[in-house]
Amino acid sequence: MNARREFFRSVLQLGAGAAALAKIVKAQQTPVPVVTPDIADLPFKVDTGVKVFHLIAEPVKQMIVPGRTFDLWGFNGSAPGPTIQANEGDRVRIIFENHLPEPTAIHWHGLELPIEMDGVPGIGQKAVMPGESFLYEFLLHQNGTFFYHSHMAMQEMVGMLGGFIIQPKTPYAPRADKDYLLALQEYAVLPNSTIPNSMSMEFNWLTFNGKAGPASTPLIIRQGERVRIRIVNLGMDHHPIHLHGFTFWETGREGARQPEAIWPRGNTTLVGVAQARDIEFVADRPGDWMLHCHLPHHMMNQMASIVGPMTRLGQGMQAGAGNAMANMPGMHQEATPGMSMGGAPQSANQVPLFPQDAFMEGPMMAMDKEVDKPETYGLPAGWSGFVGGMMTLVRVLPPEQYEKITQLKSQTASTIPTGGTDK
Ligand SMILES: [Cu+2]
Repeated sequence: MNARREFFRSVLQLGAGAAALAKIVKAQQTPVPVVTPDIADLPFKVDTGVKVFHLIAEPVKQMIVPGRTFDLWGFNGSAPGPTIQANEGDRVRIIFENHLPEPTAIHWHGLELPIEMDGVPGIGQKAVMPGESFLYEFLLHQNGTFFYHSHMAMQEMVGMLGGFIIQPKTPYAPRADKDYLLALQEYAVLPNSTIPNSMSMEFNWLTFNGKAGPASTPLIIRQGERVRIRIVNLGMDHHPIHLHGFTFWETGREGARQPEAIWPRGNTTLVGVAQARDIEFVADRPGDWMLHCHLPHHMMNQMASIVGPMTRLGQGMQAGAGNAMANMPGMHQEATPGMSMGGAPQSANQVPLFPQDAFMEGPMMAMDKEVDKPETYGLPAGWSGFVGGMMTLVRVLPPEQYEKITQLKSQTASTIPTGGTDK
């Protein structure tokens, strides 16, 4: 009797074990959702098998760094707009509303769909007039990294971009433990303005997901994880995106994953305008590694020329641009704690080769406190003075530190959903 009971018990345990194992295997095959730091996902509802999204083009206040909030055009409260996530084989319906004061339409960049859905006003469809809406509906038969944007060039230049991720039917191998999306944008905004000059070629604000360093939220990785970073670009410049400390594989381009046999290896990938690049690496060494555009001007904030005739005499900036710059957080920080910048020049006149027509902030503009969040926990004091422009940190952390940040994040209410004014 006992033996029989024992037998049934072990059969049951075996069954439970197999079920648990199947669950684990399934979890390992299911791709992790893509995270777009500082940007929300676009929510959806399922209506008789169709994923229904509600996308609203509208003017937004987008906080680029603390103290600098721009008037941009974006979607559902942020620029870039929220990320659309779907699966290969899904049918999606996107109820699009135009809350802008101009006609527009939305182009689904790289998607193979009927011409009426391609979003080019005047060609495949009529422009969506202010206050009007339009129904986009199509089947997703591709997978990869895509994006959506206005097809009016000047609207592109003031923020109208968003990510569109399609997960594959057959999971990518090897599986990534973390999967991120970074959207590259650039704006030309003079110090006394909040509105981008969409015609200027002199960009002084360069962003990952609508934030310039040090406001961009670091990517938090547990040491040993395999990481995928998807990068999309929609601006006037091509950006060489460089990762410190790791040699990656370039596994995907706009619209498609590439065959493994041709994955190039490297540490810098040139993301051209209208392109997407997926990179993958194994984060085996701890550290706060930089990820940034390597164009020198794209690693800085607030470069401005011709803002006044007398920037060197201590009058031009203040007199011409009001207190916009002078009141920027960090501007009056006496010294950067933990960093010795002894001997730093007091004014541009003391700097040989200082550009004739430029005002730039020095390396002392740390704003650790203003950009403090769980993801910055444990960074060296003064770190924020060295992260600017199209730049963020890939923080590869040993288990204890990773758990600590995870715990801090769970205690903090999410602040992602909007572009967020800072006051
Ligand atoms: Cu760049």
